[in-house]
Parts: sequence; C-alpha cells; structure tokens
Amino acid sequence: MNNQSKEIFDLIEKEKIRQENTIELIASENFCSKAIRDACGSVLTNKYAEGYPQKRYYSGCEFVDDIEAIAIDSAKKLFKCDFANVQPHSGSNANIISYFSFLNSGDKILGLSLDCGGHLTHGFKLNFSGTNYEAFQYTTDQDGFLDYDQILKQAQEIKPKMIVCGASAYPRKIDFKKFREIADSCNAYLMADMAHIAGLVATDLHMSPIPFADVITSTTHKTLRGPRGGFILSNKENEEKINKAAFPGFQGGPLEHIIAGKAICFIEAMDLSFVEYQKQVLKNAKILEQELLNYGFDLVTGGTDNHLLLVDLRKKNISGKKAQTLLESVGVSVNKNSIPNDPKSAMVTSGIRIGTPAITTRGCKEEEMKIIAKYINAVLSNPEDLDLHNKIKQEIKELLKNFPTP
Ligand code: DSN
Repeated sequence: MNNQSKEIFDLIEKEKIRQENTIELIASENFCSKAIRDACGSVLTNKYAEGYPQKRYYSGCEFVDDIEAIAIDSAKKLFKCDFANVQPHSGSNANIISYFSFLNSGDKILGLSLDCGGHLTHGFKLNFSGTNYEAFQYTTDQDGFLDYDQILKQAQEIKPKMIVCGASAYPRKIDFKKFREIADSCNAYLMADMAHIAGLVATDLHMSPIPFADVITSTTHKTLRGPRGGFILSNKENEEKINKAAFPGFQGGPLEHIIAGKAICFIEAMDLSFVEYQKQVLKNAKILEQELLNYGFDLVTGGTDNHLLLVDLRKKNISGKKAQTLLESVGVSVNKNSIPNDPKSAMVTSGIRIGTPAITTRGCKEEEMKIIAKYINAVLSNPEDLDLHNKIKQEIKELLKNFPTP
C-alpha cells in the first residue's frame, strides 16, 4: 500500500468508527450487509459492460450478464412487476432516465415542492428537472398533509404531461391510487419515486405504486438497505424506451459491482426477516413520535405512519441547523429540514428530519427509542450545557457497543 492509499484507508477507518459511535437517524441512510459491501468492492469494478445482458458492446461479459439478469429478475419478483432496469447509478439518474423515456424538453411536469418534502429532481428550479422541463409544483396543506383535491384541481388547470409523486421528507402514507386518478383526469403519465419507502413497499407495509404508476423509480440504499444506487420499474410495454433512455441515452457503462450488490439486496429483501425488520422500523418511528410529543415537540402532520418524522422546532426556539450541530456533537446524526412554509432558509430551516431505518438495522427497539428521545430532548432543551452533552456522548458510545454495525 502506498502512502496515498494509506491515507484513504485511514480515513475509511475513521469513518467506520464514526458510524459505530453514532446514533444514525438520517432517514435516507442505512447499513447494508457485509455480503453487499463485499460484492460492491469486488473485481466486478474492473469490467466494462455497456449494453444489457446478452446484448453487450464488450467481450467477457458472461458472468456479469448472469449477475445483472439475477438482479433484474429479483427486482421484478420482489416488487411484482414485469420490467426492471437496474443500471441507474443513483435515484436522480433513475428520475432523469424516466423523464427522458416519457417526455420531451419543455414538457410540463407537476411534482411536490422541495420545502413540502419533495425532491430536487421533482421540478426544483435549480435542478435539470426544473430547467429542462416546464415544472409546476404542488404543496402540502397547512398541517403538512398531501391535499389530493387541491392537486387534482392544479393538475386539471396545468395539464402536465407527467405527474410526479413520492417524497423525501413526508411522514405519512402516499395514496398512489389517488395519484393515478388525478393523472388520468388530465391524461398525464404518472411517475412514482418510491426511494424512501421502497423497503416498506417490498414488504407490503405501504401501498405499492406498481399497479398505478407508468414508471417507478427508486434508490436501493434507503429503507431497502442495499448498496448506494438506483433502479426503475415499469411494465413490458415501456421496456424498450426506458432501456434506451438509460443506455445509450443517458448513462455509459453500468456499475456491475453495484448491480451485484443490488441483486443481493433484492434477494435479502425477500427473506421473512426483512419483513420483521421493516415492521420494527415502523414501530420504532411510532415510539419516537410518542416520546417526542410527550416532551412537547411539534411534529409536522402531528406524527408519522412511515419510517420518518419531521420535527417542527419553532416552539423550541432553535433552528434546524443549530439542532443538527448540537445533536451531532453528542453522536446523534439527523439532518436539518425545511418544514412547510418555513420562515427560515433551506440552509438554516426550522425543522429536523428523523428516521429509524439505520438504527433499527443495528437492532435497537422500543426501549432504545425511549432513551434516544430522552437524549434528543435533553440536548435541545439545554443547548449550552456542555457537561451534560459530554455525559450523553459517553452514554451513547456505551449504548451502541451493544448494537454492532453489520
Ligand atoms: N438525499 C436524499 C434524502 O436524504 O432523502 C434524497 O435523495
């Protein structure tokens, strides 16, 4: 190992220790299995495989062909659909590829605004989705809920070519059937970005978008607990245009090492233990909801019925940015997050987003959730008490020793 690679491996080791000593509550993060990490760090990274299984532009693809075919078949089986493309390098790429498949530049799209829980790629003005298309945004109501009547009204006025549903910071279930009805009422395509809830969908703990959306995009690394990457689902009818849009339309060589990780992820998600895991993710979020409400925190929509909570900190007189920094200093990782109609900028925010997928993977259950809520309350209620913060930091390190990372 030369000095430069040693420096990198030292940093990787530090990151490993950081992860071990942190209560990870970032709602979009998780810990994938060792098998997935091994696949992603394998010799497959050396292989070029532009094209699709049995239709490649390079020789020597017989083994990556089998791997990608297993990933495709497993994704189809897991989500009960008849088309999957597992090549998107990320969720954003999956969304770009889906737009390329169904839209022309300048077409109208309608998606959830970023400050109400949407994603940059759902039409945000600084993102390609907001510059390459004529993007309109719907919002949540005053209490933070999707207002399907209002979205219907807007859709009928705008007549978008595509409606985008799905969210990055929405603590409630999404009614994909209603979105289908809205899309049908204005003859629009429906794209469902299920990145956050893919693990819940895979285990039937959330309504599946599969029968309702024309195209479904996702990441593999959030609730689904796979490697960092994306994928697209649809039906056979759309196979050709989506595959063409992915390659050669947008991406080059697929990352076969990551695709191997995705295959393992889909297979792991078919195991009964994965259903138990997702149930615990939901239980843990519910306990955090109850505990934080008992401590006097306001939650957007009043609570959660998925894997995440959005805490409105205005009453506590602390910004999301400050809360994130304070919690990080004791070893609790959350992210600052805008709340609907946030008076503060996106860099400061009035809220934090809290999710349970990662901490549940480490084996934490109801009792630990109560302890975590207690720590969050103690730190945010006593922002200047450094002695208390140090004590909590030590206690967190001790607590986490009982919950090893995979
Ligand atoms: N950045 C992701 C999240 O945190 O939700 C969305 O892509």
